[in-house]
Amino acid sequence: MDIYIYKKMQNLTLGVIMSKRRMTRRRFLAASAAGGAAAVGAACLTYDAWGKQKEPKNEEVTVTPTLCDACGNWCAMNVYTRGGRIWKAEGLPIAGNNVGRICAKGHAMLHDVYNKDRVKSPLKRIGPNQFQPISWEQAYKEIGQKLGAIMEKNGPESVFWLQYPEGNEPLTKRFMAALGSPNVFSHGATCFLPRNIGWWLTVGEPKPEHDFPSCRLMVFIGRNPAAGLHLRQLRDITLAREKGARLVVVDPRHSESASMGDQWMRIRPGTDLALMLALAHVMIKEGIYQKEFVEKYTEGFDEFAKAVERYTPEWASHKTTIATSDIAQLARDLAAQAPRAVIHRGYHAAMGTQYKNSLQLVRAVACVNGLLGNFNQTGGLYFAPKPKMGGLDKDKHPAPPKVDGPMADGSEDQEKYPLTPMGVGLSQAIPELAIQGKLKAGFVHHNNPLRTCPNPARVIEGYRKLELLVSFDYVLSETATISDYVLPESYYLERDDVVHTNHSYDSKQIAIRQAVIKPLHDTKPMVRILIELAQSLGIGKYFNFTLEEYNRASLAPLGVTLEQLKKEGVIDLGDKWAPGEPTFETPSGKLEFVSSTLRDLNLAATPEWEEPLVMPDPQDPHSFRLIHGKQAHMTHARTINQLYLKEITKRNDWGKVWIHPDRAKALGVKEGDCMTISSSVGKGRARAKVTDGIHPDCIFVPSGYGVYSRNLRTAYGYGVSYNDFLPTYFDPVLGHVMSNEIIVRVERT
Ligand SMILES: Nc1nc2c(c(=O)[nH]1)N[C@H]1C(S)=C(S)[C@@H](COP(=O)(O)OP(=O)(O)OC[C@H]3O[C@@H](n4cnc5c(=O)[nH]c(N)nc54)[C@H](O)[C@@H]3O)O[C@H]1N2
Ligand SMILES: Nc1nc2c(c(=O)[nH]1)N[C@H]1C(S)=C(S)[C@@H](COP(=O)(O)OP(=O)(O)OC[C@H]3O[C@@H](n4cnc5c(=O)[nH]c(N)nc54)[C@H](O)[C@@H]3O)O[C@H]1N2
Ligand code: SF4
Ligand SMILES: [Mo]
Repeated sequence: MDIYIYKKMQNLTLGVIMSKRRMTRRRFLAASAAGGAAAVGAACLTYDAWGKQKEPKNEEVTVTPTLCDACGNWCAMNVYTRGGRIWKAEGLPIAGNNVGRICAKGHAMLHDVYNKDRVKSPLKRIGPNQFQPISWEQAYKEIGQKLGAIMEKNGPESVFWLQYPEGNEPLTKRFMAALGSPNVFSHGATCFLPRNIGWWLTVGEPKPEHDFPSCRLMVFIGRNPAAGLHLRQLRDITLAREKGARLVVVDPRHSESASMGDQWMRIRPGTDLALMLALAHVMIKEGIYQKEFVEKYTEGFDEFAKAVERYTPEWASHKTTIATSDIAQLARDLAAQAPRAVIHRGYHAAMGTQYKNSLQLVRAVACVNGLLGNFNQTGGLYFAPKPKMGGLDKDKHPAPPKVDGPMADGSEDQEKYPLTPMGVGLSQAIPELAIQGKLKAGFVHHNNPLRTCPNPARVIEGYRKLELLVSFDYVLSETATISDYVLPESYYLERDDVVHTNHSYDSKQIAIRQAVIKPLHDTKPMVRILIELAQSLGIGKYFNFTLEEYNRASLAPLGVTLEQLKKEGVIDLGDKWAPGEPTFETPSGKLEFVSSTLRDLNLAATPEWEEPLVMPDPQDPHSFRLIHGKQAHMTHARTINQLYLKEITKRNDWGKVWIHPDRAKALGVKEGDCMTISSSVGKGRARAKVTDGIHPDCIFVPSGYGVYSRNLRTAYGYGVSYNDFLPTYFDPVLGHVMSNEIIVRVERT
C-alpha cells in the first residue's frame, strides 16, 4: 500500500488507541521523547505538507467525488487515482454525515478493488466450492428458466430478496413487486428494528438526530460511536466536549466512547430499561421535568407517572448494579441541563436488536427525552429535514402493481408481527421458511446471512434447501460460496448507483456514488444487472429505463442536474434545521408516553420493566452472558479480509475476548490464555483479555471476526463470531434476533 495512506490509516486508528489508554505524565514524557528522537534529521512538516511531498510528479492524477461503501454510513469523499490506479481519498467537508472525515476502513477498503479474492465474472456452482465462469447471458438465461419453473409450481411468494438496504433499494423493491412477491428482507432484525419502531411509536419518526454541539450533557446507552463509527457524531461530540459538555457512557464495557467520556456507568447487561425507568421516577417525583413541554406536547403523562412510581433508584440499583446515588444524580444532572441534555437515540446495541426488552427500552429512552423537553430544541433532538425527490413518469415507465403483505415471516401480519414493516422483515426466518418449504428461491445482494445471522449451522441447513440461490457479491463470502450462481456487482469505486437522498443531518442534502475507475473485471453495476435480469425474466416492461434516466427523474424537482451532482458529489439544498415548536407524527400528534398503537395491540402501552430473556447463573463460575460490539477498524465480518485492517488487529492483538479479572481468576484464566466458549448451539475458542473494563456478568466478543469462507483467504479462520453461539430466536413482539440473550459456558482450554 502507498505509505501515505498507510500512515493516515495508522494515525486514524491510533487516535482510538491513544484515547483508550490513560496517559500518565511519565508515559506522556516517554512518548514525546521517543517522538523527538524519531524526528531528528527529518524535515519538520505539517501533515498536509508531508503528504504533498509524496505527490506524484509524472503520473496523471484524477479526482472523483463519490460515496464510500465500506460500511453503511455513506461518507462522501474525493477519490484520487494516479497512473490509472486508485491512490487515496479525502473526506468532503460539505457532507453532513462525515464533515470531511474518513475512517481507517474508508482508506483501507479503497484497496480491496485490487483484492485477489474478487469474483471476476459470473460463476455457476458445479460442486461443493467448485465454480465455473460463465457469461452474463448464460447466467440470466439459466436463472430465468429455473426461477420461472419454481414460480410456476410454488407461486411468486416462494421467492425472496435479501439486501443491505438504501442504495438501489427502490429498484430491488420494484423488481420483486414485478415478480409478485412481498418477500423483501433487509438486515433490520439483526441490527436496528426495536430502535426504529420504538421511536416511531413514541414520536412518529424512527431516527431523530442530535444537536450535540449545543448540548451540555450527553448520555449514551449502549452506543459507542467511537467504534460503531459515525464520523459526524464523533466530531459533534468532540465539539460539545470542548465547550464543556459532559459525556456519560452507560455500557457493561469500558468502550472507546467511555474513554472519551467523563463518567462510565458499568451496567449489568440487559438492564438499561431499569435505569431509564428510575430516571423517569426521580424526575417526576422531584418535579424536575420540563412541565410546560410535557403539558403542551405529550400524551398520557399521568398514566406514565403512575406506572414509574414503583421504579425507585434503589430498585434499579439492584437490577443494574449501578449505585443508587449515581442513578438519582444522573436524573438530577439531566434535569438541570434540560433541554440541552440528551439521551442518545441508540443504534444497534441495547436499543437495537439485542434484548427481549429492547423495544421497551427505546420507548423509555424516548419518554425520558420527553421529560427533558428537548425535542426540536437547541442542544436536543430534532427530525432531520429530507429532500422530496421526484420519480419516473408513470405513463412512460409503468410501475408494477403493488404487492400487499404480509411477508412469509409474518411481518405486517396482524396476528404475528404487526409492527414489523415489509421490506425489513426478519432475515433469520429465511432458513426456517426454506426448511418448511415456504421459500424456494432467493436473491442475496450485499448481505451475508451465513455469517451475519444467528446460528450458522441452521442458516446453512436452510439455505441449502433452496432450489435456487443467487448471490450478488464482489467476493465469495460464506453465502456466495453455497450459491448456485454468483453475479459479481462492480466494486463501489467502479460503479454508479441511485442518487442517495438520505445524506442530510441538519440540512437537506443529496449525494451520489459514481465510478472512479472502469471495472477491472467482467462485473456490472447492480442497476444494470437488475434491468438485464428483469428483461430476461419477462418483466422488462417495468424496467424500460436506464440508471441515468432514473436519477434524472429523481433530481428533477430539486433544480439540480445530474451533471452538477456528479461534479460536486454532495449538494446542500439548504432548508437548515432550526429550533422551534416540535411536531410529532403519532396518532395523537404528540409524544406518546402512552402508545395508542401498542394499547390497540394489547401490548404494554407505557414503558414497564421486562426481564431479559436469559440470565447467567450467579452460582456457576462458568456461566456468562455473551455480548459483542464493533471495533473502529472493522465492519461486521467483512473487512477482516483486507490485509492492512487485519494487520491492525494483529499488531494490537485485538481479537481477544474480554473477561473480568475476578471471574477469570475463578476459572484459572490469565491474560492471553485460551478459553473454550460453548452455548446451546455452538462452541469455539478465543484468547482472553483480562480487564476490569468489563462487567463481571459477561464476556465481550469483538464482532469483526470468525470468517469461515475459505475463499476469503486473508480472513479465513481467525477468531469467533457471536452468531456462532446465538440460538435462532424471534422476539415475541417484533421478531428480531435478541443477539445478547446468550448464556455461554466458559472454561480454560
Ligand atoms: N467500525 C464500525 N462502525 C460501524 C459499523 C461497523 O461494523 N464497524 N457498523 C455500523 C452499523 S450497521 C451499526 S448498527 C452501528 C452500531 O453501533 P453501536 O450500536 O454503537 O455498536 P455496538 O458496537 O454494537 O454496541 C455499542 C456498545 O454496546 C455495548 N453493550 C452491549 N450490551 C449492552 C447492554 O446491555 N447495555 C449497554 N448499555 N450497553 C451494551 C457494547 O459493549 C458496545 O460497547 O455501527 C455502525 N458503524
Ligand atoms: N458476525 C457479525 N454479524 C453481524 C454483525 C457483526 O458485526 N458481526 N452486525 C450486525 C449488524 S449491526 C448488521 S447491520 C448486519 C449487516 O449484515 P450484512 O449486510 O450481511 O453484512 P456485511 O458484512 O456488511 O455485508 C455483507 C456482504 O456484502 C458484501 N459486499 C461488500 N461490498 C459489496 C458491494 O459493493 N456489492 C455487493 N454486491 N456486495 C458487497 C460483502 O462481501 C459481504 O459478503 O449484520 C449483523 N450481524
Ligand atoms: S465510516 Fe468509514 S467505512 Fe463507513 S462510510 Fe465512512 S469512511 Fe467508509
Ligand atoms: Mo447495523
